[in-house]
Amino acid sequence: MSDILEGLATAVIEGDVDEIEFLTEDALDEGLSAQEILDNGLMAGMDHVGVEFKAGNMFVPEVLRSAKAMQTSMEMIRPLLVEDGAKMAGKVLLGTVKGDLHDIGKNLVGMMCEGAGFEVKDIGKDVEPEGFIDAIKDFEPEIVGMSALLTTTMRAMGHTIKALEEAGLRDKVKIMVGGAPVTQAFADEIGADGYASNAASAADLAKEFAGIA
Ligand code: B1M
Repeated sequence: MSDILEGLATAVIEGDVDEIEFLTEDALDEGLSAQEILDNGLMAGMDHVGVEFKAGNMFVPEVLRSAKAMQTSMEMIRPLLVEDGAKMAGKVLLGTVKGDLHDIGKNLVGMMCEGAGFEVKDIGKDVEPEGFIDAIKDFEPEIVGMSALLTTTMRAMGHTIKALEEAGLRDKVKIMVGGAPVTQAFADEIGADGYASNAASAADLAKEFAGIA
């Protein structure tokens, strides 16, 4: 790994927002691609944070600082991640389900879908089924994406799909689900239309749903 990518990973681990701004600028000036910055700098740092968090060596306030640093850099590389999209492939509604506060992966899915040409509406995190219902009525997306990072909250995806059925909206949208504990088998079990393991695959899946893959 280059020094600059190592520096980015360290800045995520240390939650150093000033340093990550500086290093992201440097990385872009040096011609590193947004994908390299993301995969080999930011994600590498966040993987380490996950290990330390699980081991009890890092605590919620520190992990929040890491998340803030990662999001700061992601916003800076956003124009490069989204620039290729031929606009208006369709509309994608995105949210993290009820009870779940993790939004970095979902934000990345949003950027990748924008990059693929979709208009994206992000309704945030800890979204109740009713929140999805209201947003579908208002935004009228062709695709709805749900994210969950906890084994305890992934069930809320199924509850949301049930609520959409009851509201008569299920057949109006394609539903994709993702997040670390989610699998294809789980997606099938809850009646989602598709599962993607990462943000780039989520954008590909959205294109498949839109018939432009
Ligand atoms: Co939390 N957390 N966290 N956390 N956190 C995890 C998820 C955990 C695995 C850590 C661990 O123990 N190793 C663990 C979950 C265990 C489990 O259930 N299996 C955990 C826990 C336990 C908790 C708390 C319960 C801790 C506590 O309070 N005791 C608590 C729960 C709060 C809540 O949600 N109610 C909690 C809190 C937090 C913070 C708030 C401090 C912070 C979130 C900040 C934020 O998101 N703004 C946080 C963080 C940062 C993490 C880790 C370290 C990193 C998550 C992340 O952003 N990864 C995480 C450990 C880890 O994953 N290594 C952990 C980077 C991101 C790009 O990846 O989100 O996986 P990810 O997204 C991927 C794919 O999953 C996929 O695409 C992305 C990559 O391209 N994807 C989709 C995601 N959504 C998709 C949707 C799609 C398709 C693909 O279609 C729509």
